[in-house]
Amino acid sequence: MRGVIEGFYGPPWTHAQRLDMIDFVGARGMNTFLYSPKDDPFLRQRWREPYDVSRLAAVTELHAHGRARGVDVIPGLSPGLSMRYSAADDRAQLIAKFTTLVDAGFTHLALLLDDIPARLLHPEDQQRFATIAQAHAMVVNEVHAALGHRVTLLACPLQYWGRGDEPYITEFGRQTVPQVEILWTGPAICSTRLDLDDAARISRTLHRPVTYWDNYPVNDVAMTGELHVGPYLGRDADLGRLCHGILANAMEHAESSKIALATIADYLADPHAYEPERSWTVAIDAVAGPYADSYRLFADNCRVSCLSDDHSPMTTRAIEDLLFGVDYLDRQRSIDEYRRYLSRLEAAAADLRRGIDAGHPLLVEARPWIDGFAVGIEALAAIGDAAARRPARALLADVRDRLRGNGLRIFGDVITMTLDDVLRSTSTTTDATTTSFDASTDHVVQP
Ligand code: GDL
Repeated sequence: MRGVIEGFYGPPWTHAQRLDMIDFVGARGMNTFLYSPKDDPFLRQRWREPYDVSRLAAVTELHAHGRARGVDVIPGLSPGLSMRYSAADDRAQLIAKFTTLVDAGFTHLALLLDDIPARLLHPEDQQRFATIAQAHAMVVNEVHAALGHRVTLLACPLQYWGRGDEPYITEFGRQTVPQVEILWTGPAICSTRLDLDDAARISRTLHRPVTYWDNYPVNDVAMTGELHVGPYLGRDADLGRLCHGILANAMEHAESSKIALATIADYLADPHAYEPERSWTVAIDAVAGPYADSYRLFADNCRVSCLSDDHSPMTTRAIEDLLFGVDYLDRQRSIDEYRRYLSRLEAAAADLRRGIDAGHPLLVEARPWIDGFAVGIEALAAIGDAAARRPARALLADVRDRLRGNGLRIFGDVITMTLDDVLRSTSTTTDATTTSFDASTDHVVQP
């Protein structure tokens, strides 16, 4: 299974965005679209409610659209917030809702038990089951017994990440029939690496290879300030030997997701030939079109994610070269080089702004980060001015606070940390000639 999950918290995609994403998935050689947005109450809080005509028509259209493009659309249901696992009528209702989907032609279903209370809360469940793992395995097995001869069933356990030998997952693996595909996010919810050790360990525990639910590029919950538009990294090229597939959980920002997803599709098509930076360049060309060069500069400053510590590689280098260069190498040359980099960023920001005005969907969607990009560029200019001994203490503090205050992660931490250092170093320095940064007055000299 190679594909995409709509499984984030936040506004679900529209029907049109879903159809478009299925096109994208099919065109990139992927074969699966797991449809399970967390904030669609019909799939979670109101899981008992049967499909009405219009909902069924919409979901059936997704299925038909996928089928024509070689994409299995997998609808997921998440009953665990309220389900009484021991109650036959609850289980029957779940099976009935799934049966509607099977009758509509779906060949794969997902029963999702992630992000629910980790204890049995209904008194009758506490009486009936020794552990919640037992309850979950029983429900999964019962759905499988009812529908498994007609469809492939995927299940996401309550514990879907970790070492892979914890009591819940061990018991769940032992008790769940081996035909059920199990979803697993790796050593962490958002795993920096997926390697053969993890795949081997969890397969042993679950008595089957897993299908990875890979939480990249998703940017929900604590990650909403980040825009995950960097390439796919840190997945062993041989992972496919020990798992049944990889499904990538996307961002609520559908257009922006396509950049990372295109690189994931490249990895999945040929993991050994996959070259992240090359794939990324091509992906940006495809998604950003005429704005690709500008977008690349922007996105290089937006690499903060669980996959990479290198949040803003080009800017980090530019700042390091400036700070080192003014003190230890050719001062003027360092400043000039830095300003050239800054001019490129300024031109990119202006170009992206034109793209927003022209309604380019990728750029319109990324607008808050593109606004942050512009503030960051002001901050970079202030750093350049400080390095050139243009005192601007108030300006430095102001631009740092504006950049930090927008809550979005652009340029990672590199600019704000540099400004912190600059402001700290100048607050104790009295002899301006001993430091590159004389920001001890609020006087600003314009370039
Ligand atoms: C999760 C949720 C997922 C969410 C993601 C990132 C799984 C199985 N479930 O825990 O819906 O988008 O983290 O916050 O990953």
